[in-house]
Amino acid sequence: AQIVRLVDYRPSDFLIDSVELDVSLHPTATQVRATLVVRPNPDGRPGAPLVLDGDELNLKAVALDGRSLAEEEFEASPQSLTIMQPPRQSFTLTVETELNPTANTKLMGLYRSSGNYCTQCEAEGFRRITYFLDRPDVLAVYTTRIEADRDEAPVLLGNGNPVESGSVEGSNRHYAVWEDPHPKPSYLFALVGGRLGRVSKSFTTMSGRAVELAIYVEPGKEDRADYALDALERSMVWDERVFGREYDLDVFNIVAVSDFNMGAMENKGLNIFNDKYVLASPETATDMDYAHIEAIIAHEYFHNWTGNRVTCRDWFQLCLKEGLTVFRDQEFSSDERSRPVHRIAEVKTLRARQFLEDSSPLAHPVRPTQYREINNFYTATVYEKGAEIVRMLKTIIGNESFRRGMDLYFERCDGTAATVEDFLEAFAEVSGRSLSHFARWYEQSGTPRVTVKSHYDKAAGTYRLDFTQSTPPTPGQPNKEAMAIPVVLGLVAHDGSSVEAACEQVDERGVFILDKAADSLTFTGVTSLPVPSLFRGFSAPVKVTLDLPNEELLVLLQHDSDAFNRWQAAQTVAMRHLAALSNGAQVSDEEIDAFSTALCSFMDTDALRDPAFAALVLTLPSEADIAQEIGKDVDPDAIHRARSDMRRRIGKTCSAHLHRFYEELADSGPYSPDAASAGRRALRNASLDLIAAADQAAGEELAAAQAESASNMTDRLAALSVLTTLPGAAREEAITQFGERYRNEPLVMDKWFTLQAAIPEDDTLERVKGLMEHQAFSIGNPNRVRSLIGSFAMLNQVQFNRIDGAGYDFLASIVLRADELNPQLAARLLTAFSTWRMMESTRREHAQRALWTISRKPNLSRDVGDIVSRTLD
Ligand code: B3K
Ligand code: ZN
Repeated sequence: AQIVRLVDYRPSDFLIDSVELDVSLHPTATQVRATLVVRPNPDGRPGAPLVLDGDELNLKAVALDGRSLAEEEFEASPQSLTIMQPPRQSFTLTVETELNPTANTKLMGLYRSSGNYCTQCEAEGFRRITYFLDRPDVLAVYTTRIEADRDEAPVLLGNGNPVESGSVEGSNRHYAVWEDPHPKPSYLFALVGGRLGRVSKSFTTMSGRAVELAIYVEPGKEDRADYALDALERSMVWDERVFGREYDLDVFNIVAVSDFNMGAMENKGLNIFNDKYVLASPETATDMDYAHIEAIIAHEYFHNWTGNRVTCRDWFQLCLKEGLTVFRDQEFSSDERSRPVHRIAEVKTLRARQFLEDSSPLAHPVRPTQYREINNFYTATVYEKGAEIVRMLKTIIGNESFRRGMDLYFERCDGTAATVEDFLEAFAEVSGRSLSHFARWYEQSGTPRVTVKSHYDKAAGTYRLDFTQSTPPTPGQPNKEAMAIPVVLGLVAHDGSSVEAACEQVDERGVFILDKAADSLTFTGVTSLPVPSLFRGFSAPVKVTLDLPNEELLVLLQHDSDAFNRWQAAQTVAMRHLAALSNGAQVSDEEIDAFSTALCSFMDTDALRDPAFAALVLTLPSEADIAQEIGKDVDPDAIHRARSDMRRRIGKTCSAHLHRFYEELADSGPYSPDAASAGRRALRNASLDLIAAADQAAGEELAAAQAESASNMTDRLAALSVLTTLPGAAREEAITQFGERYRNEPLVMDKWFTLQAAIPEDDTLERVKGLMEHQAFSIGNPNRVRSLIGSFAMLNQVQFNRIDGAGYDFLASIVLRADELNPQLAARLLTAFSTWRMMESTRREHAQRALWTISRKPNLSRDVGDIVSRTLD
């Protein structure tokens, strides 16, 4: 298949100034008439033919300046429409296509979800609606007329502002016209038609303009959209306050649909969401769901400036909008909730997803240099590592320069399709710093490893830190160069006081930039042995190897002023023990006790002051984290045993504390999703998990009672999740009851699927196969497939990686089945195989065989073909 390369970029030969779309909705024969005002691009090749993109299109008519084209004047296929000799000045092209939205199972272009019509155009879905220059650097203004049967689609929505609506005479049809005055690329186009309930609110922007905010959902679920609407309003206020960005249309609409390939989409003025990220009620959504809704509502809204007003020149620049917008939504959530707690959550995701990807055959730079299928590059690397780059930039140049740089970027690039270079240039200019070395973060893939050795000279009163960095080889990049790594650091005395010591390379904010392969810092005036606190707040996306003994790390858990590093210290010690146990080493009771005791004294002093933070400290690294740490010849069964063993040992030592929290933090008053209340539930449920690990009978009794009597989904699901770790009749009974209770709530059934798919026992594979026959399951719905199959493959380390290979064979068969319906969904599932090379040899061979089976199948989609070949490479 064809490879698209960044170095081959050239401007389009034609530009499209305006688009008039006339869409007449029909379940199987939707008519689309597109009227495009086209002109040659002064930066393009003069005299070139006009080649428009298509994808599975059915052309009905084509006319140029009102005249039907003769056969020899154009060439058409489902994939493209070429006008051989277009006029040398502006002209009007009218193209008619017919679509079958009901048959569209790929969920790209125009499709139906629960009978409603909706669209998804990013990255290349607009070409499934009409022939177009479907590339992000072609910006046009759009007018959309949507017509539909009144009963089938009483609500008709488009981009921009509503300008007209009415009845179609002599029929039961009606129409609406929408006008979007802001030039946009085709990937931001959207329309919706359907039967939908609505909640709304008016908002006044900072300059006093009124905007009508509305969220459309399945009728009857309107009250479940209240939280999302509130989050939208808070996002708008925040973007005005923190970035000075104001909204720019009269309306802002969000539509929730139940069949969606990803989380949500930032179409101009008409965001379309996976309903999982809109709908919430205390009975159906967990605290984590509420937090995700808030973050994704914010993310899509923030795209209005970072993505829509300033868009991307080409898809290689995807991180320009995605990394930056993730950074913005992370900052928003940190301001709305608890900054350190949110930072820890971000880093946990980064490590679990992006570090994993970076060490896998699918590793790629934040700005890739080539692709076969762009949809495979909406990755943790582009999104999450992309956000880390923006955060490092802010750390390096400081808050004030960062804000001025953002202002300059908006001012200069508004209304354009920009590049990473344009972005960096704004910051280089306002800060007066060269960012050319820093720019390597966009080019070089792989996670840098920083090793630090410490030396204390008591007589001289000096303390030295020797840093070295290296980045492992990744596909296409065998040799790596040193990166510019911001290290935020401080020294902590053993009694907890902070050590004021001088070092010339560290600025007054505690920032040191490691930009060479090796460098040393010498602190003077150090009167007693300090403990270094490095990479405070996780100041760079790197792996750190530190020569500190566990006792010293535990000083940080108790005393560091940086909350992230307090958590990190506990994780590092836990990980050392877990990796040793997994590798079959004995870890003495004294060593585990020392760790448990440190946790107990932390719980005595701090836990109830910040329960959300305490819950994170009490949660051991996951089995997948441990596998990644070990990195090769991984035996997931050994890891599972090691982690269970350590949970049991901690649970025993800390039993009194855990029981006390479980009592004291019991649910009181009505449910509220705010961060403080969520934190109390998190600590109580983390306590329950450890209680159950140490004492099965006590755990089972508490969890069964909680699963039965909980007044909200967070507590009910947490209890059920604890029960899934305890085989027996109580568990099966609780699972059955939960399934009965929520059988008409698809999003809750997803949680039910996930919990069962994650049970680390041998009969889980059969259970999962059985659940595929459940009436609530559907292979065509991405949420259902991800909840059941995706969770089995991504969360259940021991059963997906079964030593008999049955887990791999199962996933391979589902990937092939799903690929025929929905290639994007299939390709996502397939990425679960990206860890196959780290497994021990028996599993590795099984995985490789399963991958070969996939790769040999004829007519694979480009999505799956690309992932399978890179995974095997
Ligand atoms: N921009 C969309 C993602 C589109 C994915 C296309 N395969 C959502 C987001 O990042 O906000
Ligand atoms: Zn985004």
